[in-house]
Amino acid sequence: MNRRRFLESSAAAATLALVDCTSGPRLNVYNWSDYVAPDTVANFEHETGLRVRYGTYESNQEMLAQVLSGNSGWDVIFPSADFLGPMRDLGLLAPIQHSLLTNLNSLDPVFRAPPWDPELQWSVPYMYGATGILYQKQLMPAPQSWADLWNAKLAGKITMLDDATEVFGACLKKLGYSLNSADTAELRAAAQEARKQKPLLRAYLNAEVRDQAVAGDVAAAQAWAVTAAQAIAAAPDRLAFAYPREGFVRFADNIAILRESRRIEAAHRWIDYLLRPAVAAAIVETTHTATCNGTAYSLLPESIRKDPVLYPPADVLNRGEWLLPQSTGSQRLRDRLWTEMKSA
Ligand code: N2P
Repeated sequence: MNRRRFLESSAAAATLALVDCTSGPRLNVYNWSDYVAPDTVANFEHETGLRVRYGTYESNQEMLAQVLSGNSGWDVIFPSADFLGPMRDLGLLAPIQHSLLTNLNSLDPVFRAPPWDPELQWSVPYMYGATGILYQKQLMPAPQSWADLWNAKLAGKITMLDDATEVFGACLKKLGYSLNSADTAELRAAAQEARKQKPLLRAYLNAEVRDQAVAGDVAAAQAWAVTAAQAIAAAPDRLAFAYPREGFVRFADNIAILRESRRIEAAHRWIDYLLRPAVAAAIVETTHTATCNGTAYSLLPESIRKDPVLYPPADVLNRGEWLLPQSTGSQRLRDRLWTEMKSA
């Protein structure tokens, strides 16, 4: 975006913000795409009389860039687990007040005390999933390993996520290392793999890969299981998903309140509403996601509860590794290697 367009759109945003402030109680919610049902927001507004400004993002980096100033205008966000600690340390998050939540006990026991926030002081688990390979079933042999995304025969028809942690995660796993590695030599080797792969790629895509896979333009893609499940629901005869044998990223996306929010109570009402089992189950049914809400899960039809992409058996999930926050030094190295690789 050039300077003039940037100024114009900032001016437009400022006008919008001005209008917003003057029109009654509201809540500003910034979430991943495809993480609520079509009527989730409207039902909440109807029930509470609050007006919701609802925006979506496609990556943690995109969300973080918006809220880093502490003056973004958003109240509620949905960071992945590995972003929570760093965001808390930067003073961006407000504590969760359990006394304002009535539905916390509907969370699956695993997510009542998750390793990244055992007392749910800063976050409430929302969706979880893993990263694997979405592919066209006609591919022979079917991709089962990250290395299959380096197959020159598929040049121009492969995509990777537009996400440094994910791409380096796949590269590290391909090399037999932990995807949470902070080792300089391992990270450099991973970046080298990414560089080798780049000429084979059609693009780096996140949620957008869904439509391109359904259209048949992408043969094999690194994709989040939730995005893959949505694509497969649209083209079940043609698309499939593999949990790579070397291991893969496990992620959890959590609800959090920004410290800048002046609508702390309304934010908790929204969180409690999303935790309500019937609301959470309706979201899963329409969006094909994996909920952290155990009670909601038990309300789902068997076709979803047994969906091997969304809810794979434990022996598959156990091959995955939860993403952990990186030290400042290794995050800096990863950022630098990513920027160099993308601009090479
Ligand atoms: C939402 C998919 C987000 C999963 N479209 C990655 N955290």
